[in-house]
Amino acid sequence: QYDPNIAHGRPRSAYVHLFEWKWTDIALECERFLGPKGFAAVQVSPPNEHAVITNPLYPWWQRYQPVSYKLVSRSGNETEFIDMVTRCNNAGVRIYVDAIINHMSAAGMGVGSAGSSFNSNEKDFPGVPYGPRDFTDDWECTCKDGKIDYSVPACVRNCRLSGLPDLAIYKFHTRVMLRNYFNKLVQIGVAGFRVDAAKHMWPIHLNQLLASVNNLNTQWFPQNSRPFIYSEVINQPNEPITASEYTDSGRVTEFGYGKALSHAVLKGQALANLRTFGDGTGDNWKMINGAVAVSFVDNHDNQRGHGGGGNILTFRQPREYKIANAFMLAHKYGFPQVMSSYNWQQNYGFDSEGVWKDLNDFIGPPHAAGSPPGTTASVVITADGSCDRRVGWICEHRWRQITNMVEFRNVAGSGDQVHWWDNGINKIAFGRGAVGATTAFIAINNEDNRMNEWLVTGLPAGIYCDVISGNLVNGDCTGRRIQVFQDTKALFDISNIYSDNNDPIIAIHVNAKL
Ligand code: ARE
Ligand code: CA
Repeated sequence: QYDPNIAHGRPRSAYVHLFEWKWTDIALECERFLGPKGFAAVQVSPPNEHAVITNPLYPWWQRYQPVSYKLVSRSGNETEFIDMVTRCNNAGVRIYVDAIINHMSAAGMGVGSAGSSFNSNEKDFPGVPYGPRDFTDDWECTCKDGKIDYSVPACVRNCRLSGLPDLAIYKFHTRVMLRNYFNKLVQIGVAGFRVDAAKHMWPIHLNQLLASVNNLNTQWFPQNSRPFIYSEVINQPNEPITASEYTDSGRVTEFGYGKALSHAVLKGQALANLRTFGDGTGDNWKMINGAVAVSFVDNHDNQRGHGGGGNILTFRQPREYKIANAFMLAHKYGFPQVMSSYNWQQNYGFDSEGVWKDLNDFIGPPHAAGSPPGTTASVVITADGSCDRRVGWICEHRWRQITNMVEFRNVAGSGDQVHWWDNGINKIAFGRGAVGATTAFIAINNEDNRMNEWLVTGLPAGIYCDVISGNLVNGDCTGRRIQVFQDTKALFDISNIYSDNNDPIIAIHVNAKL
């Protein structure tokens, strides 16, 4: 289903991907931060047993190589997983699981993170159990193992993605194993699933499988609630498989959103053009309907050149990244995912095939000092509420400009985009709500000169706290104050000076009115 199963009680309209976080840390983060700050949910890294890879050393992507559906992974064990889901649900924050169901590990002979032995050369995964008959890749492909011809849908769906043994998800036994896995998670209290590599499965098989999953746990969800689904489909304009083939079972990831938004913020085209972004009118955005989309600036793949890559903004360009996220969270389109990353040392060079890339794109999450290799470090929160960068977690979701825009979006609710203003190039502003009755308003100056404009906001007259430069604390504003006059006009004076404490954005809303 499209509905993200948000907890009742207060509006929540965006979720965060806590990439590679441990379950114990996520439980704490739900209680101390995400719940109070109005986040709807967390996408967690795959919780099932995965291959443990040592060449390269414990890459993040070992978790995309399933060995079984036992809930023991680099992020923690089953007890910790259950505790996290329980505590997050109780804090009003849902858990979405990254479900790797298209394939199993290609790591040869080994032992997985839960201790199950496997032999991918023989397609033998006794921890499930799966044997050779549960896979599709005896299928006569026109394509060679490991190299998918994306112009042939049958090849994309029946052959191996990156050499990973391809499951026949339509066969009875496979379906039972996968349904049991989903049902176990639903029973624990999980609210939804990211369907990894959905493009590599036939939509009809996926629909059948997902339809067979149980209703959500009534401890937290109303009777007959269905799991929220979003399928990962990297929609490329030149390929025959389209994202809209996957919207029967739920939403799909719209990769075009972050790509076009990053391009605009990097001045590849005018921000002013975003006036019609994703609304389907006249222009050539070619994005799927926002009601069935998950939107995001970057994700765990394209922030490191995997999964289509592209010129995507990430935490490494903080000023531009904050502009892009502020726009996304102010903008009506989709159900937005905020990325929360860890740092790694990039190392550009030519790989063995002569491709110029970051040779360190495999590096896993921060290592816990003094623990065995491959053990993930805990997140450390500093006095100012950000994550300790020395450990390596970036925690973009804790950047004030991003956190507060989540609340902006919650306040804006289903309000329309109104009172749009632009200067034809890279200064823009818009409100959310009805004409003359908005609840939130944002202005962005992405130019190399000052913005100094009186704009109609549609907001009630009064003094507002700019939630980009500060917070409303005990009725007082730690950032800039913006006065809205009776005619709903306010002065948006935004410097273009590049500095750490000048983000070229002003955002105000009725929940941060003095
Ligand atoms: C790793 C190694 C490979 C090796 C393989 C098997 O890197 O060299 O062959 O193991 O031994 C992640 C990593 C992969 C990793 C894999 C398994 O990104 O590098 O392989 O885990 O450990 C396509 C798919 C899309 C997929 C991207 C990455 O369509 O679904 O590739 N994204 C998801 C996840 C990834 C994950 C997987 C799927 C696998 O988000 O994190 O891979 O579970 C065009 C096409 C796209 C295509 C893209 C890249 O743009 O349109 O469809 O995306 O090229 O090929
Ligand atoms: Ca497949």
